[in-house]
Order: sequence, then structure tokens, then C-alpha cells
Amino acid sequence: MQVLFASSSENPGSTGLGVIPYPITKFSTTDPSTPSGRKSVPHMGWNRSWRAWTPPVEGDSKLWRDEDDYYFVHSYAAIVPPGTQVDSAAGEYVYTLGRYGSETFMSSVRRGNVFGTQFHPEKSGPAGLDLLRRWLEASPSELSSAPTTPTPPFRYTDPSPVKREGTGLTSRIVACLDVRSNDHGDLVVTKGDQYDVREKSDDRGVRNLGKPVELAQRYYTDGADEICFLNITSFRSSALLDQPMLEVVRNAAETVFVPLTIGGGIKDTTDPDGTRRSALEVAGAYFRSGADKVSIGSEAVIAVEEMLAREKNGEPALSGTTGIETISTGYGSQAVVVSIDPKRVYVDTTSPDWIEQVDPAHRPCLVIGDEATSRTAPEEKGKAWWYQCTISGGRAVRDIDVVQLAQGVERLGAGEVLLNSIDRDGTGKGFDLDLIRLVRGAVGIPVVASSGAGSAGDFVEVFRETGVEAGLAAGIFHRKEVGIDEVKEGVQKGGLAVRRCDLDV
Ligand code: 1PR
Repeated sequence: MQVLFASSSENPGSTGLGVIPYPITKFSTTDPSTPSGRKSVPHMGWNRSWRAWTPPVEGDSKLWRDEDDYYFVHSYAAIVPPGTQVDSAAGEYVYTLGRYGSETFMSSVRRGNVFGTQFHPEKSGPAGLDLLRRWLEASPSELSSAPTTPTPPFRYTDPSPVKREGTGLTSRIVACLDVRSNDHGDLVVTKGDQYDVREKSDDRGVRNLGKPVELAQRYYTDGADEICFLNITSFRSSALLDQPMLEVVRNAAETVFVPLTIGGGIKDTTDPDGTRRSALEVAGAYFRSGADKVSIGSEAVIAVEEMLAREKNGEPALSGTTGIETISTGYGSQAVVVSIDPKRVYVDTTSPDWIEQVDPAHRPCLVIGDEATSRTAPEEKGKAWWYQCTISGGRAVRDIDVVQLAQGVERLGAGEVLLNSIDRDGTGKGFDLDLIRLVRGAVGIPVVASSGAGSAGDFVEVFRETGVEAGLAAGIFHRKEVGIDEVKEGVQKGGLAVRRCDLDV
């Protein structure tokens, strides 16, 4: 959509096609309409788009849906200051509006038979598909004519009828599929607890909870806002040529019209014939197969460790060569998620100088049980702990804490954090609110809370108490203990906005 416009502050020296004579500018991270006075950029997630021109433009009504949630992911937009009149160049174009915090922007435009959407209709579930159908089915005469009535300039109506609290984004519910080969060589969705995915019975086989593409389709139908596939054994071998996850993504993308994230093995690799593949090439193969974001785990830890070491030596922090940097430069920061696998490290608080046991570098990451949330179990009261990062699916610990890692990956260019907890994974005890609050407060990019969900109430709690943008679960969905719609209903009753979708449109 943005190339249709006159210019963009993303690339000040270049002009756009000028089909829509209006400038593109970047969202602000400070925002008086949110409780914290800040908002995450990119604007990522489901938000409203509505027809707002007054008076109505004849003939255009059936080309747009009145008002619906669509999937947005962008940092720049055609921002329209409130109350301004946008002269639509002699009535030659019309637009719909969206709102991100206190900023209102054009969410889609039409000029003749040229349409542009700031959101992704192909990733916006049934509402997006319906919009595409309306445009494809419009007659040439409906499209060739400029919307000549009424006489410009159009003034957009007050967006308050659709105003939601805060940023306007819905609280996203993400379904996660941990994928690996079982002992018979079949690719299965598995799920364990605290990262142990083998049965507790004597044979210790890999738990098989279903087929990846079939489960993804079920979650799409059930209303998941996003689906995440994690190749959890990618640390063993991840040659691009024999990467079965490419086919999983390709098949899922044919019928699942919400954003797909793929994680595991996004790193520099070597094919069996010796061909070297950069992380950027690996990510590119996934994007071309239908993934919208890639998620980087172990390599992100190594990249931040190296960045901090360079900084300590007085060298420039950014090398420009890490996967996070090359992929975010090539595809945009919104396409790069970093998946963090932290573990609690308890500190013995019985001696008066107990704080000395904690490396000063990790003290900003320290949580003391007394100050913790209502969720802190009675046995945790009085204890203290910090969160240490791991690699290779929790198999190795590193001397880096979760705040250092989250802030480090943001500096490298990551657009989102997927925050797991090895302690809570698969336990159903609820999200680790202390951990999530810590990370949410440390970065300006969106955070997906993961691990430990056992009920709809856990989602309400994590959204309300930490302000995260998304909540993810695996086990409760796979075992059909709690449905996605049940979670959404609970979150809605808890006073938060969610996308409810009607697959019959
Ligand atoms: O290091 O870049 O190759 O990525 C590997 C990826 O695989 C990482 O994102 C890492 O989190 C993931 N992973 C590795 N081993 C495991 C394992 O379980 N043995 N799974 C694993 C991580 C955590 C979540 C899980 C939530 C929600 N699984 O994905 O879905 O904890 O679970 P719940 O709702 O049932 O509590 P790299």
C-alpha cells in the first residue's frame, strides 16, 4: 500500500508512485492514550478498520465491510492527525481508517481499480477473505469510475464509536505446535512438561498429539489469532535441503489464513553437499513457503553474548552479520521473533549478604518472592531468584539473563519476543507473571507470554497484570481441555478486546 503514496519517512530521498498524494510517516512510541504512556512499534496484531468518510460515497459501500478486525504488522502508515481534512485530490480516492493508540491512519485506500491495504487481508481470517472476494467480484464499471460523490475534501467521522481502550489492538491468542520426529520417523506435534516430551511410561516414547497441518487447521477454525510451529529438535541437524518443516508451512499456508510463525534451526547451516546457507537464506525459504515470521532461539543467545563482549572491549556493538540483523534488515523487524527459554535460578537468602551471590550484571533481573504477585505460591514467599537463559531447548545454560537477552535482541533488530518458561512449561499452573512483567517492562517490542496456561482465567490474568500483547498455549489446546473460543470468551468477559470470528462469511 505504501508505495502508492507520495513519500515515506522510511526512505526520505525517494518518492512513491503518488497514486495517493499523501505522505507516509512512522508511528510514535510515546502515546498519551495508553496507561504506560508508551506503545510498541511495530503495530502488530489485530485491530479495527472502519469506513469513516462522510457523507457516504455512492457505490463504495459494498466494496468494504463496515467494520472489522484485520491483521496489521507495520511501523509506518498514512497517519491522519485527528480532525484534519484530507483533501482526496478532487475526490479521486477513498480510504478507511484504523487507530493505533492516539494515532489515526488510513487502513486501506481505493483509487479506481487500485486498492491498497495497510493490513494483510490474506492473513485476516474470514473477514480478510471476504474483502478480497468483494473486490474481485466488483464489476469493471464499479471500479473504473472514480468515487466522484461527494465533493471533496472528505472529513472523517469521529472514530470514538469504535474506540477501544489503550492501543486498539485485541489481546492475541496464539496456538503453539512443538514439532519433531517420533521414534518411527513421523513428524508429530508433541508436548511435554518442563521441556521433557517423552512419555512417563517405561517405553519413554515421544508423546504424539497429532499431525502438524491438521492441528493448525483445527486451531484456525477455532479462531486462533496466530499459529506458531517450533521445530524443537533443530539443534541436531537442520540442513535446509531436507527440512521437513518447509513442507509443513507450505501445506498449512494453503488453508490457514492467519499469521504463521516458524521457529527452530533459523541459523547459518551447511547442506549435506557442503553448500553453505546463511540464516537469511533459511528464513527466506520459510517466508517463500508461507511463513510470516521466523523465530530464533539458541542463535539469539549467542548473538547477544557476542554483542555484549564486543561492547565490553570497546568495539561497535552491532556486527551486522547476525541472523537477527540480516533478516530484520531484509524482511523488516516484524518478521523476526526471538524465542527465549529461561529458567529460574534460586538464591539462598539466609545469609545477610546473600545479594553478593548474584552477579551485579544479573541483579536487574532479580525477583524477591515477597514483592511478587498474587500468583507467587506460598512456598515461594521470601525466596529470591533470577532468570537464566538457555539454549538447545533448555539443555545448556548460559551466563546471560532474560533482561540482558530481551534488551539485546531488541537492539539487534528483533520485532517480537516469545517468552517461554521452562519452570512453567506444561504444568498448567498459570503463566510466570514475575518473569513476564520483568520482560514486558524491559523492552519496547511486543511480548508473547508462553508456558503454563491452564485455564481462560490465566490469560485474563497475564493480559491484565503484565500488559503483554499476546498469550500462547499448547498443551490445553492439544488435549482439548480448554478451547480457543472459551479462552476468548473469558478474556472478553475480563474486559479485554479479542477478535471473535465468524467462519461462515
Ligand atoms: O534454538 O532456534 O533451534 O529453536 C528451538 C525452538 O524450540 C525454541 O523456540 C525452543 O523454545 C523450542 N524447544 C526446544 N525444545 C523444546 C522442548 O519442549 N523440549 N519447546 C522446545 C519449547 C515451549 C513452548 C510451549 C509453551 C507452552 N516449547 O513452545 O509450547 O511452553 O506450553 P504449555 O501451554 O503446554 O505450557 P532454536
